[in-house]
This record gives sequence, structure tokens and C-alpha cells, in this order.
Amino acid sequence: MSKKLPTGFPENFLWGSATAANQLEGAYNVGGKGLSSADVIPYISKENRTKDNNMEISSQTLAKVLKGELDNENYPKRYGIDFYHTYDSDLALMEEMGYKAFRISIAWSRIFPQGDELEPNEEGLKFYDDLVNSIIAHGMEPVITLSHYETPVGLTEKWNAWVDRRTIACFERFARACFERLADRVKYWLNFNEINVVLHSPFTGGGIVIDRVPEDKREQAVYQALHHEYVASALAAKALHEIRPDALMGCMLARSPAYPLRADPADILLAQQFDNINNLQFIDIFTTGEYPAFLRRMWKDKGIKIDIQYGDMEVMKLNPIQYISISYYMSYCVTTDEEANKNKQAGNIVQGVKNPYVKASDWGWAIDPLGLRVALTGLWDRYHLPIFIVENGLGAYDKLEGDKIHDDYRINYHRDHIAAMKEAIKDGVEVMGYLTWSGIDLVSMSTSEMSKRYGFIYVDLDDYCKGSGKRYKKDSFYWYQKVIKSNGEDLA
Ligand code: BGP
Repeated sequence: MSKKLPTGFPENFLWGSATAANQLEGAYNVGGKGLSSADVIPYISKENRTKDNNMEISSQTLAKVLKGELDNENYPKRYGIDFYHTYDSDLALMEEMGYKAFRISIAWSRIFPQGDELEPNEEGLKFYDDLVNSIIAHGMEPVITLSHYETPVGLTEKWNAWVDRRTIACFERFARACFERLADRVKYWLNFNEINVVLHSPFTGGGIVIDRVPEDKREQAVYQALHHEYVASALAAKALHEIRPDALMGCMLARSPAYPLRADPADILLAQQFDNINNLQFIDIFTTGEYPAFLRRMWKDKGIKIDIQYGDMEVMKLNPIQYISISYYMSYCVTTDEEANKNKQAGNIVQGVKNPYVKASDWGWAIDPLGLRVALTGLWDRYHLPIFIVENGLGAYDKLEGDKIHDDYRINYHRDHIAAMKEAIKDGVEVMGYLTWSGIDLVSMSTSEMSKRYGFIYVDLDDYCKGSGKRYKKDSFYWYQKVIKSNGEDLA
């Protein structure tokens, strides 16, 4: 007898929001915390920025930052929205919206300030202990990412972080310390946020200063770093299940489907290859513990040789992930047509060609709700594993009018994406939950702007960390509250 067709969201669906330590905690040098990769990237104003984002650093600039020679620069991620001190009242607002789940990350350098210490920093652990207790006390299920763009700079300085095999043991120690302290209350874990981003931004993704690697070996170094991340993830999953057998470890991917711009078979093939390399290879590896043939072929064609040591593949194979998680912001187009390739579109890390059928955000990111259904059904067909949407949202300028923010554009964005997700569920895709990016305004990952806002709660701070820090409920706050209360049935 076949399974009954779903008609809507399941009873235990996890509605909520997601955050990352480096974008909201602040307190970058409090409680023994060391510097992370996010703390050394300054804000560059739009006029002075040379590209859409600001996620890389040169060895020269990093040296200056560490010597304190650039202390007069603006580093919004060091201050975030001061969540380190305000989390309890912020979580009360999330509770008011009716959240079932709340995603945080653990700043690795709060627990191991340089990254390679042998013993964890108790003050850091205590902070997350209290934070997790507060999330639970406010009625939410905690979801924790181990590594969300915050590699300790100490590891970058010692051996260029993930490029070096020694980072595996440091991560395993970090993960184990987190599990020993928190896994009794935390069931849902994620290894690396948007693991595919390291291909495009080695520093943000993996603490790698790419100019320290000879130019012709850079791609190889990134794949070597990824190999280390897979082994480390597998060891972490193993530790988690030793400590709590029913806990779930997921992988996390920035899932931006690549569309062919034209029906030309060359574009169709290119889109498939783009998807495989930018997105699907990662899930293939996390689910099977093997490197897919298309990737090995690419390595061979490019002369890339990965140092895989005895036992690596076995540990990867024995410790696969239990669920897939994705961030979904946009889709993009690819084409072999040279002329059309000049019409590039900004985006969440991966750049593509502008799609004439979809609108774009204030930052030029394609807005494509149907793409979420495409992404979900595609993943389900390939892996048949539950999927957790752990990020989806619109970065927009908001205007505070009195104490109100009328953000109908944000409501429309989420409404259309939730409707598309519901259709995917009706198609048979097992979706565990939907966490918006974000519940509360926080510092932008790619541009370090505060003015690129994602929350249902407005935070009165500007790009220069100036303002009262006061929180205001946007119109979308009340809308999301209604959505959760009706378990996704009332999207009006
Ligand atoms: C994802 C990241 C988040 C986040 C979001 C929005 O890629 O996981 O950390 O910030 O994108 O991006 P941005 O803040 O650059 O607009």
C-alpha cells in the first residue's frame, strides 16, 4: 500500500529562524574569545567596494589587522547586535512569534581561542550552555551549526587553516567539547555552513588565505581543504553518536539551482555540470563517503591530486549525514553564449547570468520562489533524505516610521517561498522545517552591512554600529506569527 499523499505541513514541522554567531553575538573579545576569520574583515562602503561582496583577505592585510595597524577600520561583525548580552530578551520575541526551532552557531574561537588548544575555554562553553537553556526555556528546539564562517584566525596564522591536515584534530576536539556539553539537550546538528562556499571564497569558507598558495595550486589547495573538512565532519558525526546515538548530523549547502539560459543542449549540459560542481558533489560525498566520478574526472583533467590518507575514506563512509539542510536564496542562469555571459547578476556567492523571467532584490539577487520547489524536488529525487530549509530570506532596506516598519516586500517573499515549499511537500518531499534568515536583523555576511536587513525584528543600528540597539517589531513579525500559528495554512 503506498503512503498517503501529504496535503500540507506535518504536525511537528519546525518553524523558526536562523543566525550565525559572528553576525549577531558581538563581544568579540569577551570571555576569553580569540579572533575568528569574521572578526578581521572590515566593512567597506558601497562606493569604495570593488565587488559585490567583501569576503576575502590578503596575507598583507591580515598581517596589518593582527598588528593592530588597521584598528581605525569599521568591523561590524565584532559587535553584531550584542546578542551575547541580549539573547534572553531577543528569544522572548521569537517565542512571541511562536517559533518551534532556533538555529545558532558556535563561535569556535570562544571555545578554543586559537583553535589548537588542548582544553576548551570554560567561559565559552558556559555561554552556549546558558544560551541553549534559554532557547529551550522559550519553547524552541535548538539547531546548532558547528562552523559558520568563523574559523579561528590562530589556525590561519599557524598553517593556513583547513589546507593543513592538523586542523582535522582541532575540529574534532572542538566538536567533541560541544557535544559533551550540549548534546543532551540538542538533537539537531550541522557540520559546515554552506560548505560549497569555500570554492568561491576560501577565507570566509575555510579560513584560507589563498595568496599563500602558489597560483597554479590554489584549486588543489581548496579541494585538499575540503577533504580535511569531510574527514573532520565524519569524525565529529562519530563522536556525536557515541555521546548521543539518536542525535542527527546534517550537512548544509547553499543551494542555488543553475538553469540553462537557453534550450540549447550545450546550455542544458553546462547547467547540469554547474549544479554538480557547485552544489551536488558535496551532498554526494556526505551521503556516500565517496568522491563522485564527475569530480574525479575534473581533478584528473586539471591535474589536481588530493592527499587521501589510509582510513580517510573508511571513516567518511561509516559516518554519513542523516539529513540534508540547505540555504535557499536564489537561482541563476548559465550559458555558453559569450555575449549573454556579459550580463552577469550578483548573487549569494555564485555569480550567474541574469534570468529575464525573475525579479531581483535590492542587492541584485534573483527572487525565484518556484526555484525552491525545483531545488527541493531535485534533492529528494537524488537522495531520498529529509531536507531541512535552514535559511531563506530577503535582504532589503527597511524604513523605521515612528515605531513601525511596513515590510510588505519581505512578507511577499516569504509567502511565495512557503507556498512553493508546500507544493514540494505535496509532491512527496520530506521537509523537516523552515528557518528564515533571519528572525532578527544582523550583520550581513557578504558585505558586513547592517542596512541589508533580513529580520522580522528591526534592530536600531547602522553600518557603523551606531544607534540605540532598540528592537522593533516589523509588520512581518505579526505575519510570521500567524503563519506559525496556522502551521503554514494562513499565508494571507
Ligand atoms: C548565507 C549565509 C548567512 C547569511 C546569508 C545572507 O549565505 O549562510 O550567513 O548572511 O547568506 O547573506 P548576506 O548576509 O551576505 O546577505
